[in-house]
Amino acid sequence: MPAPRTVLLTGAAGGLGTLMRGLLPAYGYRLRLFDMVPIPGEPDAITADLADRAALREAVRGVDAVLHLAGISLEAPFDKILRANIEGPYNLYEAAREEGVGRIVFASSNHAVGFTPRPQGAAPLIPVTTAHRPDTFYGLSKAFGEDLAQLYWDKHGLETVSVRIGSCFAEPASVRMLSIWLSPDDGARLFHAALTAERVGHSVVYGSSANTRLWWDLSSARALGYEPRDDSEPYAAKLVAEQGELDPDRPEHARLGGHFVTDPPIWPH
Ligand code: NAI
Ligand code: 15L
Repeated sequence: MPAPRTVLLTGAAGGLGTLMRGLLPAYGYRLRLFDMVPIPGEPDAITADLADRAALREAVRGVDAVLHLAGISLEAPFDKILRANIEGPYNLYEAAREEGVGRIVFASSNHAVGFTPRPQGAAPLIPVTTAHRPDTFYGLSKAFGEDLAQLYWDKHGLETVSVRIGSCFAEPASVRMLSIWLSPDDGARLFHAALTAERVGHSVVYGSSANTRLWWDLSSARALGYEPRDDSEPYAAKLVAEQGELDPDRPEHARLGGHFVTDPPIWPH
């Protein structure tokens, strides 16, 4: 167990943030919490928006690393995505650079590459080097976040692990999720590896459990020391009975991003 480290957890009020608030302290972390909404039972949490540069600067002061989960987590009108998921990470990286924070773990998403065809039959797993193919403005913002991380590594030596998370929920809820599910316990294992591995530079990894139906290559995550222990397969029989197997002729079944690929954009009103 490495020495306890102070980690700023942004998006601490959200679904994944709540799961990680429960799981990461067991790894020895002292979490400083940040979210735009108050967190019940957490009076010391910082309640601020990613647009608030002064608050961000204070929030990152003295931390060893940042686990950046805050942001819009689904498709939304572009102007909202711009503020939360493009300007927000920029503000965070600037604050981290100014305060000398060494590492950020960035919650990227499979939707940065959502238009990539999923492997079928004996086709190889999708590598992390596959080109960005965002499926939404949301996915586009995650592609931006990965490039922002690369810039801050190349130019300023600020390290990042960009984790292209599949679906991190207590249980997989669809046949697609059987391939991309990240169990919460494996999520904590992966974030711990990303926070503690030596010399990561800017590393891009996929975030999922060791699913029997896996679509992508976990080797860059394993290189950080991540050893997934869960597999979605025990959920398969029930989900397949309810929903059927994926139909390769339907684009939302044939691409990594699922229905994000076919959902119409959300235009401003
Ligand atoms: P969520 O929507 O439940 O939580 C996001 C949190 O960020 C919320 O508490 C919200 O208040 C906060 N937030 C949003 N905009 C903010 C702003 N401008 N300033 C400060 N706080 C702000 O999302 P979830 O599921 O917890 O996801 C966390 C992160 O992981 C997101 O960045 C999401 O894109 C990413 N991700 C999650 C996946 C999942 O399966 N849960 C899959 C892929 C990526
Ligand atoms: C994501 O990026 C979302 O944040 C999450 O809510 C899920 O929709 C996930 O992708 C997914 O692809 O299932």
